[in-house]
Amino acid sequence: MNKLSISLIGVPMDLGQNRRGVDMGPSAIRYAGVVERIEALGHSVKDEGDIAISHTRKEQSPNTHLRNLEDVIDGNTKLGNKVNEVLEAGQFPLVLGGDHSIAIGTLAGLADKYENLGVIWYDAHADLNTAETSPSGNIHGMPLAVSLGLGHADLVNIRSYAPKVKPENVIIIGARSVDPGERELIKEKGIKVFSMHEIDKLGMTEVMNQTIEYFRERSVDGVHLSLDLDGIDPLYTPGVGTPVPGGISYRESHLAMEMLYASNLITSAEFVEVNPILDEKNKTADVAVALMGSLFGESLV
Ligand code: 4U7
Ligand code: MN
Ligand code: MN
Ligand code: MN
Repeated sequence: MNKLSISLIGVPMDLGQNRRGVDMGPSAIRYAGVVERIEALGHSVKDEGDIAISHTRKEQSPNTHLRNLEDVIDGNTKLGNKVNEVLEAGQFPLVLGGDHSIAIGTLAGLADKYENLGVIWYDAHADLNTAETSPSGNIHGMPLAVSLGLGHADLVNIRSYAPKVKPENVIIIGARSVDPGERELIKEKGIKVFSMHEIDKLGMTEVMNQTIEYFRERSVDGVHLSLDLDGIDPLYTPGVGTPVPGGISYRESHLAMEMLYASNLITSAEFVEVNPILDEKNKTADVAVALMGSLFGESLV
């Protein structure tokens, strides 16, 4: 078994959406025992602490309706630099959110090392809105589009290059709330989606086998797992800001993580959108940590 040196990076970001509390996600995940859980599997874990997120709550730039744009850019630039530094030191980046806008920074830090990076977007949503298509102005609904080079130029060009990811290297798993502009983009760019329909129809085993095969065929040089806890059914993960019923089950999610571990493809991961204020007894952070256990090699017997 491959033992990793994991760097844990907390990102107390709540500016990509309008519910309070998601900035406490990293604390809740630490409290749920993330370090102990992963160390018990024989990996080493270095907790790098939290990225400093500025909350200037400035008026939005007059030319955009993107909520808290300046602070989101600032936080993601710092995160991108940190993720890149961790990679350069040969460590595996494990990023804890925070709202999903932080995927912009994570991918900005990853993609100048991995030229053909694969991305798994495990989420109820596609996060493919742009300033033009967004119904909310919330940047946590935009990070995948931004990483493909679409959206506000200052977000797209974080760490001074774009795009970070190729549309044919992205697989969305668990989608069930997709806006009209996002659907168009999925069609136009040919992005692979296993929506809840495919998960129900094929079963998670087949979905993951096809996911793994797809990345192997594309000869990716790394695969990033971006896991939004709202991908899982809110029965299991109620502590999220934008819950959507009819999601992936707890066991299906464990199976997905176990299969990813066995594939040996994953080179970085982030777990986002844990909001302890909306949660029941830290249930959602507990699920996040349990899924990390499976992702890093826990087995039942
Ligand atoms: B998350 C939404 F309109 N699509 O853009 C939007 F439904 O990171 C929700 O996946 C986005 O949690 C959810 O605001 C972002 C909305
Ligand atoms: Mn998301
Ligand atoms: Mn989501
Ligand atoms: Mn959400």
